[in-house]
Amino acid sequence: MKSALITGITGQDGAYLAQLLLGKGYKVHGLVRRSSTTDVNDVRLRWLGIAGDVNVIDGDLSDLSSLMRIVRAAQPDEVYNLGAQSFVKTSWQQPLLTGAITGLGCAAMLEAVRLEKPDAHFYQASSSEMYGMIQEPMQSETTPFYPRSPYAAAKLYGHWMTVNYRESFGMHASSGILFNHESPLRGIEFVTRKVTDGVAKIKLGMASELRLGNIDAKRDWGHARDYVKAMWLMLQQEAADDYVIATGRTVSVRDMCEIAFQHVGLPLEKHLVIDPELFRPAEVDVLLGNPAKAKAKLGWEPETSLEDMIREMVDADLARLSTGR
Ligand code: NAP
Ligand code: G4F
Repeated sequence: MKSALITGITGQDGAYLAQLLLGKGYKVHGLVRRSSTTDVNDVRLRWLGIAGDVNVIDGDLSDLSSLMRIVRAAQPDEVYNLGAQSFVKTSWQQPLLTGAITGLGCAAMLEAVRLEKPDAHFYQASSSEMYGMIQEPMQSETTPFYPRSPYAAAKLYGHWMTVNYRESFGMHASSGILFNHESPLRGIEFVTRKVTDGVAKIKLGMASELRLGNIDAKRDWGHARDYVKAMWLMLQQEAADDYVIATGRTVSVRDMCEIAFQHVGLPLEKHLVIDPELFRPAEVDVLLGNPAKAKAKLGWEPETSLEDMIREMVDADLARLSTGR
């Protein structure tokens, strides 16, 4: 039986990845940070019905000795470093914490693996945010980076550390440069989920407006369930490498909203309010990924359209709000 260690297992991607690996017969260990509300931090794992199937080990990405202890105990074949302060807007309010967890946390995890299980295959959750002020209309593995937020700068450090550990120590360390991916398990602060939750509340008479910031921003959105498959595929390759994971289609926040409102038969114009407070100090105007390398080398392709994903998210939020769960 293969074993895997996932940091960030309580997050959106961690939950879907754990489900995928359990389905493949892995023993799954998850690093979980201590919380005073342990009854809620496994909510996504419970939603997928797998909370009892993973081995949770306490630790924190800011604490190297805890990471070493966990890797020593779990002796994983594969390590997926998904833990991060992942909300871009918060990274301007907490830049040092973001650097410590999202950036240095990756270095700490690489060190723990190098010292305790150097033959483990390592995955780093890199991000399309690293392209920031885009240097090419369609971004690939060779497009230069231009980070536009403390979050993106921290991710860039983690990305290069992953490349560096591969080249310096011969570790099987891969970096997945994933473009935005969403699902019913997406945190409510991110724009797709904010929209699907807001639309569901308006439909159910629980709210009358949806307040958003820059609706002209464009993103390449895919489904998290599809994207965790790419993570796993990267670690099954003979040689470690870096891959862009994207759909190759970019859509504005406004047009994504339209899909959600249309799904429940409500007019967007009547309910949408633009709030200047929700604009960011620096914006990533547009992202569009080129997943050609992932298709050619991993045989990976996105399976879910943006339309189907947004409808799935609206339906999940309607069900959640109607049942109170
Ligand atoms: P998420 O839902 O925000 O999950 C983040 C996870 O990191 C949570 O499990 C969180 O634990 C954990 N974490 C935070 N601080 C930690 C710490 N100090 N020590 C240990 N764990 C900590 O993020 P996601 O959407 O699943 O994304 C997964 C990863 O991919 C992240 O690294 C993100 O930056 C990256 N990424 C995401 C996307 C995307 O579109 N989703 C795109 C590119 C890259 P708690 O539950 O305790 O908060
Ligand atoms: O949903 P978002 O907050 O995601 P963002 O900033 O693109 O970051 C996400 O994707 C990255 C990959 O590219 C990940 F690395 C990162 O961890 C995270 O998962 O915002 C998307 C866009 C932005 O341009 C933002 O300005 O939507 C715009 N937006 C407009 N109104 C809003 C809002 N975003 C949020 N969160 N809330 C709004 O009210």
